[in-house]
Amino acid sequence: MWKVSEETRNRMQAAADALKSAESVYIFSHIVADGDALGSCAALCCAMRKAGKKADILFEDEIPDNLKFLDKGYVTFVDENTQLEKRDLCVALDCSSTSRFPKREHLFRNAGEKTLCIDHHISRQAMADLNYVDSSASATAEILYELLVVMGAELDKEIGEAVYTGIATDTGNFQYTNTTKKTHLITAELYDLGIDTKKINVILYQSVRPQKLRLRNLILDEMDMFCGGLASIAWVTLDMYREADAKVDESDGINSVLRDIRGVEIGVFLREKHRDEIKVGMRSKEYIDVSEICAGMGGGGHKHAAGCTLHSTLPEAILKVKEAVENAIGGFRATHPGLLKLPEE
Ligand SMILES: [Mn+2]
Repeated sequence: MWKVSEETRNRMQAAADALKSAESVYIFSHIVADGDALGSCAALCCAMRKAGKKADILFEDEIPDNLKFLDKGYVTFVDENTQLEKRDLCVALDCSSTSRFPKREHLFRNAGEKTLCIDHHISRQAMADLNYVDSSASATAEILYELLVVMGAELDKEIGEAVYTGIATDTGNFQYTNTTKKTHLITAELYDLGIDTKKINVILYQSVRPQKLRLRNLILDEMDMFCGGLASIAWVTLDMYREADAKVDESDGINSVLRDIRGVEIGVFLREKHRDEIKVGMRSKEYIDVSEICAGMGGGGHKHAAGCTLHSTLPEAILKVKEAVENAIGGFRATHPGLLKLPEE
């Protein structure tokens, strides 16, 4: 059995107590759910129900196909008009602001006696009555695993697979720098619960729809290199989704592809959400803190993965983002000579 350090146990105790004393909970996570969002929710929901409590996950948008295996009758779809019976606790996982689930904000605020937030994103403001945020954790699922241990929850294969999904996806399959020794040690513990990693990996990574590849082709066809090859940029328009017959979440993962190019430090991906609303995603490889670049445009995130929303047309957004990235790379090269070299240097 995994031993939670004394220090972590102390910091987590209040959150663990809140969950233990709650007889009924609603569980929330951000829109456009990823493996960590749904994995964390499913692990908690499963553990709470096993303990004989009322627990439901509330969602407002579709679950990506490859994550549907995590929903064993846990998810209820709601909207801004939904009224629900009051429960003891509303728990938000893997998001640090209610703006990440706009149609459920009223439920989070009013459908529980208390609110609890468990997250690994750096945030400026506490969103709930009780907040447990650990930005050193690779995934919310990593935090949740320890929290369940502190709660004395009964762990099983299903919980293990949900936690594994959260950690594997949020670490880019254990590649990102958020992956630590502890991440691996906790993952190793999951094997003792009988998790089937082959099955999960086929579901997560080897079940790609052809439409997604068609979309990727359209996107990469227009990819552009700039900053002398230190940065790459690509975008997806509403028309491209239509042309490829692809879903919105099927442009996920392109941002990493852009960063993975040899010599590239920053990969930028823009998604046209509406004609005048552009979602910007940024990934960096080694040195540059892209959360700072995105903060300058009203967004935020982590050092190597960040984003923001621009209210402009796509061509305007491309220009603005390119300029911000050029400034950041130029500034870094000026203060750290020799670290980010252009191919010709
Ligand atoms: Mn996460």
